Amino acid sequence: MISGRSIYGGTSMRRILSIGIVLCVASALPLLAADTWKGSISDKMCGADHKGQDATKCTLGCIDHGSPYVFVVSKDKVLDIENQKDEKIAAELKKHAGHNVEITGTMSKDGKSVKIASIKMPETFK
Ligand SMILES: [Cu+2]
Repeated sequence: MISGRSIYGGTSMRRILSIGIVLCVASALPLLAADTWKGSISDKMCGADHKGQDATKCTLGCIDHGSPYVFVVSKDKVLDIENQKDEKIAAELKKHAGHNVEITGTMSKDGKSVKIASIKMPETFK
């Protein structure tokens, strides 16, 4: 029995167009608008876990030892803070070290770091 063979070699114009459209939509997705996240200010060495120590003391202690600040959204989502050397942001981070806060900022394209515009501590978190 001879089965009908279809040839898949050729790439149709239609296919190229649809791939092009998908790529365009995907690249437009990481909108660079400011957003707000809830989380806590920690340090890179400890991340989400201060091993039972006081979060503020531990964070400041680690910062003193050269660890950078991070923003902990959840146990497995710890974001680097791009502009932590900015004087204003550095002062805010120090003030809120170990605290649960709400930040406004811009997430990097790879979703691994954030540029903070402002930090506030909602009353309900205190
Ligand atoms: Cu620490």
